[in-house]
Amino acid sequence: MNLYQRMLDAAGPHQDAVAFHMPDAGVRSHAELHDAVGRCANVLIEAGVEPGDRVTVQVEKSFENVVLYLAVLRAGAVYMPLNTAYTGAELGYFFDDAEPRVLVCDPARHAELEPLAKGANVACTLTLAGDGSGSLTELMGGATADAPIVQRANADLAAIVYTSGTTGRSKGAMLSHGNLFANAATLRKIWGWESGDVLLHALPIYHVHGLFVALHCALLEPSPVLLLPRFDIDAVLASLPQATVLMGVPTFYVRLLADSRFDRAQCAHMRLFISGSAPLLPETFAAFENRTGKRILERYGMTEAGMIASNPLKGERVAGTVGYPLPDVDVRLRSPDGDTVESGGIGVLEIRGPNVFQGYWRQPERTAEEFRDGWFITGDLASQAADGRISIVGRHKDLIISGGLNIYPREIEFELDQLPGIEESAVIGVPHADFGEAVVALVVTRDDWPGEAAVIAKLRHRLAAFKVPRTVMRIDQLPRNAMGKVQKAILRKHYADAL
Ligand code: MLC
Ligand code: AMP
Repeated sequence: MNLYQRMLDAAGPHQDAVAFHMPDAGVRSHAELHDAVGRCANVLIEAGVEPGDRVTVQVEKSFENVVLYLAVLRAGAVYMPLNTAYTGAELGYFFDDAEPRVLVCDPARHAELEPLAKGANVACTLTLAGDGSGSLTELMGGATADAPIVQRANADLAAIVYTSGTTGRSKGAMLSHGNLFANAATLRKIWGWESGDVLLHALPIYHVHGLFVALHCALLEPSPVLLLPRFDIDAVLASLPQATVLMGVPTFYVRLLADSRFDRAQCAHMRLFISGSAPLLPETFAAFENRTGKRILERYGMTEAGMIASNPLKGERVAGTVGYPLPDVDVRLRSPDGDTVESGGIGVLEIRGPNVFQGYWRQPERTAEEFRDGWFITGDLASQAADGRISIVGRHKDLIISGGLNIYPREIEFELDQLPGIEESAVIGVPHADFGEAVVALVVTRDDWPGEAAVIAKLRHRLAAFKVPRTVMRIDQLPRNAMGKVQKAILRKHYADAL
């Protein structure tokens, strides 16, 4: 069944109830939400979108953005969200690779992105709202709400979410209607989703955490969503007393704790604080319990599979662990070569289940490389206790997670190595109080290198700001092992206090 149909069914008897509450932009009922979705789907169909077509979206978070996501599902098309921080230089690749039928962007970037999209044969570029002239929202005003809900099978694609790779360019993870529904249904069950819940939503909706995990749990109940444009500490503090569930990356909890206004009384009404996308430090878990009396529920997931493991709702939530595999997810640990890992040992986590994606868009070889005998290789290093509880202890993949956003060092090294005066580079993640990890670049230079400030300025033109190194430091040579591979572990240790 089309995932959207399930949301529509859930809303059935609750047409007048609040679906979304935007503190600065009013309230929308389920009736208003689904009327808008029907109109939006008709505008997309009118623009030539057919089932299976990709609709790529780079817009600031808003209610209209949620409507657009649901309209793409309704039309049987494939939603392809892109981080709003991506530069034009980064976006061209996604357009070429996914060959979307339609691009939806913000008015401020329309002039920049339309030619890029045209160059990639994107048939139509629309703005979501604003500037009056032919925006999607304006077109919706003249459309009817009766768009068909296109029949979809479990394996039909609902979304492609790009995730970077350790080698080569980003890969589009293909997620089906069946993948998304299976995961949402399980999460709703294990997190005890209930009719009085109110979700405080402060995550971006261009990644699986904010888009699927958070929105699907709420829309399938249905529960009201307090939709904030971003994590703004004042807005979050003001909204907490009306909410029951918050989903966030660890930085959310670090920032709440850093604010003296955040206290026990303020979250007395909260049922559940969930953390994921990056490791939650045991110190943060302990400080949070100390301040609020609540134990954060940490869970673990990734783009290719949605959620994989979770601490229990009832039962012990143990700091530094991600809990148990979800009921319908199988896990096993293997050495990088595929050998079985002894009980209690550390290995690469491999998974199997209805949540596991359909492969990488148009990359069958890379898909095959990331599966072993039908198990998906997560690239995360884990250990598992005798009772099944999982701890993520590291990453086999060269990846930095900063404030819950993934950054692939290879991509930054590639840009650095193109710059005049730089012979070679190594990019590492070092501990950072707010973001968990932050990016540091080490460069071997010639005498004519332009200096740190100029290098950073150049990178800013090429890369989304969150990927740009906080500092670029010169080094005489990169430490290498006998195979010639840069020993990043040595660099990470040596530069641990760099920030
Ligand atoms: C913003 N900046 C970051 C950053 N976010 N730098 C490093 N890491 C980040 N995560 C930079 C900006 O480029 C800018 O730089 C400066 O910091 C301030 O920007 P901002 O927009 O004001 O930042 P802020 O709103 O404070 O955002 C921080 C944040 C946000 C942590 C609230 O990044 C966030 O919401 N992260 C969540 C990401 C997420 O949803 N991840 C889930 C992925 S799914 P400058 O230089 O321009 O000033 C996944 C699977 C799973 O991983 O398991 O869930
Ligand atoms: P993404 O590619 O953005 O989907 O990021 C997924 C990666 O985030 C996983 O492979 C893990 O490395 C990491 N991750 C997600 N949740 C957790 C967690 N609770 N603890 C540690 N790492 C996590």
